Order: sequence, then structure tokens, then C-alpha cells
Amino acid sequence: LVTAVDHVGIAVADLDEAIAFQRDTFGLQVAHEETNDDQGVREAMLRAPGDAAGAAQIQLLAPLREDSAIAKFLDRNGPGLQQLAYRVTDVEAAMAALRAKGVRLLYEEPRRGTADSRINFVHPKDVGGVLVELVEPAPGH
Ligand code: CMX
Repeated sequence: LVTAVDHVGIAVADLDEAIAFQRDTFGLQVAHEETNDDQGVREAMLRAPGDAAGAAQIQLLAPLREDSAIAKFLDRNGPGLQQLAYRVTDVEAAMAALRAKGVRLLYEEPRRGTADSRINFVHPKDVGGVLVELVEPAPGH
């Protein structure tokens, strides 16, 4: 079902501060930055200098609005690991396979994720307490 670990997401209060911290502390570089209004986030994808193409990235997620999932996560837990994202080739097929195993998906239909990927989430209570994102990258990514 899963072809690779796509990224690990960290909730942060301030995106620019978090980017600078990861750069100055660990030497990570920004590979991509965007605002995803549907998800209510400003976000950045970070990479290590030695990463091969397609290597798992670190995603920094800052809230755009108080009613967003990231704002709620920060209120409850403070900054920290928020999600684990698995790459799949066909998100609808992955959703169907998981539903057949009795695992709840958060959305009926895939939504737009980072860099025009198609995404859904698995309910953390059904998969060991980890919020799992399914990511079908856009063609060419
Ligand atoms: N990881 C693990 N468990 C989590 C969690 C997380 N990130 N967020 C919530 N939970 C747990 C809660 O602690 C709660 O557990 P208890 O019942 O034991 O207290 C349970 O899940 C349900 O919590 P809830 O209050 O019913 O739900 P929330 O309002 O906290 O929402 C969730 C949780 C997963 C439904 C919501 O965060 C969501 O819709 N996430 C998907 C979208 C998202 O995360 N977008 C931001 C990233 C965008 C991107 O990656 O592009």
C-alpha cells in the first residue's frame, strides 16, 4: 500500500522562526514553501543536504487561523510531532483498502495537499495513536 515515507509533520507557532531554527541547529534546507488555505496552514518542506530525490522530508506547519487543525493541536499539546505521511500511488485505492480493513478516513474524498498532491488522513485512534496522512504526489513530483 505504502511506497515510501513522504514526510513527518511538526506543528509550530511561527513558520519563519521554525525554519531558521532547523537551518541553524540541524542544517536543514527549505525545499518548498506554500500557504494551503484549505488546510489552514502556512507550511515548509525541509530537506537534508545529502538527501536523494524522493527522500522523506520534514514538514513545518504553522496555523493560518484559530479554527484550524494545527491551531487546535498547538493549544492542546504545544509544538511537536503532529503527523506521519505515507506516500501512495493512488490515494483512492489506498482509501478503499483501508476502509475494507475497518480503518476510518477523515475525508470522504481526497483533498488538496502540499504541491498539488491529493491527500487524506487516517483517524489516529484507528492506527496506534498516530495521525497518518496518505499522499499521492502530483504527476511529475
Ligand atoms: N496525533 C495523534 N492523536 C491526535 C492528534 C494527532 N495529531 N490530534 C488529535 N489526536 C487525538 C486527540 O488527542 C483525541 O484523543 P482523546 O480522545 O484520547 O483525547 C482524539 O485524537 C480525537 O481528538 P478530537 O478532539 O476528536 O479531534 P481534534 O479536533 O483534535 O482533531 C483530527 C483531530 C485528527 C481529526 C484533526 O487534527 C484533523 O482533522 N487532522 C487532519 C488535517 C490536518 O491535520 N491538517 C493539518 C496538516 C495539513 C497538511 O498536512 O497538509
